[in-house]
Amino acid sequence: MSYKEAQKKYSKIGVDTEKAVAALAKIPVSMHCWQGDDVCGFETTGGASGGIQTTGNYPGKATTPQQLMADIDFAMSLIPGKHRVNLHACYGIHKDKVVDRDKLGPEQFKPWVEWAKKKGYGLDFNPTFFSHPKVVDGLTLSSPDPKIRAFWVKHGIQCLKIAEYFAKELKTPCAINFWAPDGYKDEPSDRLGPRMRMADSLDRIFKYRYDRKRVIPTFESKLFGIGVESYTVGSHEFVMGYAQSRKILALLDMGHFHLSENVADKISSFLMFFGKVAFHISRPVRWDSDHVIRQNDDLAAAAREIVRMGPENFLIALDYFDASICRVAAWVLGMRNMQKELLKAMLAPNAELKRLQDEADFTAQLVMQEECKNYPFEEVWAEFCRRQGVPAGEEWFDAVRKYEKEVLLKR
Ligand code: RNT
Ligand code: ZN
Repeated sequence: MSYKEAQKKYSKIGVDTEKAVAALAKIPVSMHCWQGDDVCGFETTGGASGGIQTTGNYPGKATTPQQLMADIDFAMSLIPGKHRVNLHACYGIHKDKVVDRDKLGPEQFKPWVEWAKKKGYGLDFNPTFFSHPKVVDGLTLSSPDPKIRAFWVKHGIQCLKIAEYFAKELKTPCAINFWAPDGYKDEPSDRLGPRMRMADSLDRIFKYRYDRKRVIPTFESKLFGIGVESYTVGSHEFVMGYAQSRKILALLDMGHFHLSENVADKISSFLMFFGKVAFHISRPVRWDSDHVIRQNDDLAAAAREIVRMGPENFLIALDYFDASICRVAAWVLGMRNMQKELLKAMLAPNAELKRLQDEADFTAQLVMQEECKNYPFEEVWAEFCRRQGVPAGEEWFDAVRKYEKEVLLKR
């Protein structure tokens, strides 16, 4: 089937493929730098700690800023559209001595900004409240030790300054996501104290008069992490309440809920009460394992909600890290899967489906929801890729294999 034929077929159910292709090109996805090096960063040679873990030892990981930038550029060359890059504070670029987290500033991120300017990427940011000796007894912003809290508060403020710098230099707002691993392995005797301390620490961070127009703070909740199985300070309810009362955005990570919860169902409520929804698109397998996202039901359901409620109301960022497969392939596959699900959602007769729901024609609704899954999506995707100048099918992987042989495996 040709694109023209597919277009005709879709038009019979009231779907304009041209509109869909044009809309998809305008949805930026923030690609997480940390898939490129297993969340290691450039401060130490150790791996990630603090409730998160990468498993696997696939060769070729980036160990220098130059390598990480080159790998991101290469991945982006196989992803249709224009996107953003999501950096973490532990990816600062240091000269001889590593500048500690409480003293980081734009200086350590200058090379990233120069690179992003040249390549046309927007930058997003994250303070790094993990993989550091000042994570004491698993706590940072909620530590009972005021000195530890003060250190991390300072880090948060410095990160807001870095986010301002990104936004100003690159002329695009910078989303800065706060996630802290704080929690306890076993049942705590005081659940309130740590939460009061975390709220106070965050208030101290946000007292810094950051540029409200350019910097978008988001706050991410979590159910549990490895080693913090019994209690997470930044639980879903805590984050919802904090974000709502302080007028910042709450961030949903798809891996941070009970596995039987429907994360897509949360989106509409978030949108109603926050105005915008920040997302970490991830894939939990039995736990918050951060597997590469697949075109599965969860991703499809999230994409449908994003499309139905207006992609402009969402900050879409990916968050997974698999060290057991080619890291560049993991990026390209995940980014393309996200876009494919968005496109599938756009190619559904959404207005008609809504009408069927409102008229209580649940039979027709179910039939149509299922039938449209078998429409010729592939041709529209291929046309989109053609227009964006990237391979439509698995040929992209040939390019990755070549890059792997010529660059990654030589490291
Ligand atoms: C951890 C959170 C957090 C991190 C990144 C690296 O469970 O999902 O978003 O994955 O900040
Ligand atoms: Zn996350």
